[in-house]
Amino acid sequence: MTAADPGDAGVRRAAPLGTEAVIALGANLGDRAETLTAALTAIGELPLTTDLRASRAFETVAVTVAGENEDAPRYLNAVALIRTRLAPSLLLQALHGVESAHGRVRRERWGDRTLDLDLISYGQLTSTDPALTLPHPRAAEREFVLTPWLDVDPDAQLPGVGAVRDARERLQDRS
Ligand code: PH2
Ligand code: MG
Ligand code: MG
Repeated sequence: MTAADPGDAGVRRAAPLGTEAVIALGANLGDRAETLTAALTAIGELPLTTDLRASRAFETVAVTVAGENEDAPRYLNAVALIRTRLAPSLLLQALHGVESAHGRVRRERWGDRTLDLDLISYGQLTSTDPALTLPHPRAAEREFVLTPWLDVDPDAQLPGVGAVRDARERLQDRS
């Protein structure tokens, strides 16, 4: 069988099912490490979802509307990659379910939280839906997202932005 034979490419070497989604995890209240571990387990057990890969956890200074706040409890941040056949809206709903299961209460924006799960990207999909903007509009500005992402995938690409490595370099040059 030659490489051009469609039987080879189309059947025996079918593309893996599903879409790669990138999820950022953050926690700055409670037992942060335990929460991240439990959340990663829950994400890996989502229906129609396989191939969980996770970064290490990084301790980071809290970023607030007023900038970095050294006095706020520090975060543990991580990034998870999955392959999923859940539609983006269902995946988001499932992530909110995992947040709630870990005592997340939605109060003020950017306030302290036991667990925050943000959908950063879903394949190459772009969406301006206010309920789910994709890719996450602030991902490229957040070192606490880019550093763990590069830890799990050094060649990561952010749709519409390009190489995550370059985005992080631009951020570091600015600060
Ligand atoms: N998440 C926020 C606001 N600020 N700061 C750090 N270091 N890590 C976060 O995950 C984080 C934050 C809103 O979701
Ligand atoms: Mg967040
Ligand atoms: Mg969030």
